[in-house]
Amino acid sequence: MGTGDFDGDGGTDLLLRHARGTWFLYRIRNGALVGSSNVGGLPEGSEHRLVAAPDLNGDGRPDLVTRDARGAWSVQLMNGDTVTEQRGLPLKKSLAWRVVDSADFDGDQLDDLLLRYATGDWMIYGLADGSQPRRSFPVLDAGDEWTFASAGGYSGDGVADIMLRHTDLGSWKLFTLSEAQVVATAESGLDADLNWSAPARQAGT
Ligand SMILES: [Ca+2]
Ligand SMILES: [Ca+2]
Ligand SMILES: [Ca+2]
Repeated sequence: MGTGDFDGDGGTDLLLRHARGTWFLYRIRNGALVGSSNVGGLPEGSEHRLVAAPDLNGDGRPDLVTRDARGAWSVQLMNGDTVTEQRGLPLKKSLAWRVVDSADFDGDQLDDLLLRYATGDWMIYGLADGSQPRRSFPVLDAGDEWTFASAGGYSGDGVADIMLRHTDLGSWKLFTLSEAQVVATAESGLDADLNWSAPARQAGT
């Protein structure tokens, strides 16, 4: 499932896939279903997974990042319920790399992918034109005892920052980013009580 304002009417829409492999966009406005349509051009095999719905071309609407069973990456640029462009991404096929979140981590107004390797390493993948990756690796000095909490504009400069949480202690650490580089790291003063949780934004599953 993917969520986002695909048709640009201000209401969040749902992108769902039927077991047969076809994709449908359900357009919702003011809490009510106002229409649904078949989305052609998306990979239909059950081995394809939607892993993120970032805005990759800066039109304010979500696009799609999908992977096949072997881990190969594809991007689908969307205009409403229509795929306007599809291409592969030159990212490592290893399924040990997974998308953690998407946000604009370098300030070019286009969403980027925050990836994490199974051993805990982090990478930001800039998707400005989808052709040449702009890697920052390792972007976060935080081992596998740290888990992703949220990405957001904590420093107010228009570039998304990254909040992590210690899995055992419950403490929080904020990585302030500028142009996809960490410019400051700070223990957050947030309560370390593990009863507090930060539900991560679910861009896709
Ligand atoms: Ca909408
Ligand atoms: Ca877009
Ligand atoms: Ca960006």
